[in-house]
Amino acid sequence: MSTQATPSNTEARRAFYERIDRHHLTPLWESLHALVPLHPQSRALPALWRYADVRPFVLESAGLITAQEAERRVLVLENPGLRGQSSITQTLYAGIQLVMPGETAPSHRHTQSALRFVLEGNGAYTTVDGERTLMQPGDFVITPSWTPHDHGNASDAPMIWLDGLDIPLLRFLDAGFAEGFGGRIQQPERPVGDALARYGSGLLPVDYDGRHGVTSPVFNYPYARTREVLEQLRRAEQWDACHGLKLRYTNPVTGGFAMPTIGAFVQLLPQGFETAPYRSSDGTVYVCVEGSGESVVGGERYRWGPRDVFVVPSWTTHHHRPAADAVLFSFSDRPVQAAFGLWREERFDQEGA
Ligand code: GTQ
Repeated sequence: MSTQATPSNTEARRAFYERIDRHHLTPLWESLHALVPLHPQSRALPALWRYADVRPFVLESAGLITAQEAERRVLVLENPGLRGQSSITQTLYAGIQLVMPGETAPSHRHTQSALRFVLEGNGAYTTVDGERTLMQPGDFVITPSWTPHDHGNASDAPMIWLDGLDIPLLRFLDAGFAEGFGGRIQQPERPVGDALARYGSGLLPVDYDGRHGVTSPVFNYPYARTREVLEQLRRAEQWDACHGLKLRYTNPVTGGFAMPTIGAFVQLLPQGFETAPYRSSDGTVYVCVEGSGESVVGGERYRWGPRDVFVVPSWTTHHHRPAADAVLFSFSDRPVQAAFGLWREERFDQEGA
């Protein structure tokens, strides 16, 4: 078995490294164990953003720039271990987006996939590929790769949501493309609710050919429905020691993840249910939807309440302690890792230990 020791430096070795450096060459044995670690050693750190701290800054930004001028008026949640990289995990980006009453954010499209998790406001809209959806708190909304999308707020209150995108992953792949549409917004081509009725109700059009490809044709998973499912399933009393009652959002056509690069999840943790410690290789962003509690992440305690966001980096042991019935939404790059046979988890409950 290999050790994790790096060979010691000698005068002759150092001189050699210096000479080959000029030829853009470096010795593998100096960096082997960092390149091929025994387990993930993420530079991302556990962190929490309290909504009460973030919200005033987000609202203040509306006095500095319009959604139209900004294109997207967002404050980016930067992982403290990844400052300057617009990343909340190694592969994912998160930000808090604000659309004020009467504002629009112009249409554009990009190869990065986006999810929105609605935090505050009622009835502002996003239009995706010609279909408008009204957004309510707790709704999970998808913008598939390369679909035109714009946002608007015809309500009388600010609309605020969490954006999750695979921006760092696509940057790593050098696969980013984008285009705008002259600062305009789309005119809807189908009625509100069309996609949910057509694809997300246990029915599909009889000759549906799966033309939407790798992303779910449902692009708004309303919280009202999700909450009802959690309430129904809790009656079965089948609690997972590490997750409570945890579900993943799926593409109803394939049963796979709703998005190709981002996995989204929702879980119910009943009051007093302390989860068993757990870790997995997908760094995960959590949002508290309802209730309150705390999570111990890498030995540090993070208390959360509604709309607070926290991040658990890859392979960091954590557990949750809800103080009241709690609902957590979360997302990670799990579909990417799973597609390549890379995803791993470790449970520290009776079964796993
Ligand atoms: O709403 O299209 O937070 O393109 C970052 C990039 C949101 C969006 C973000 C984006 C968007």
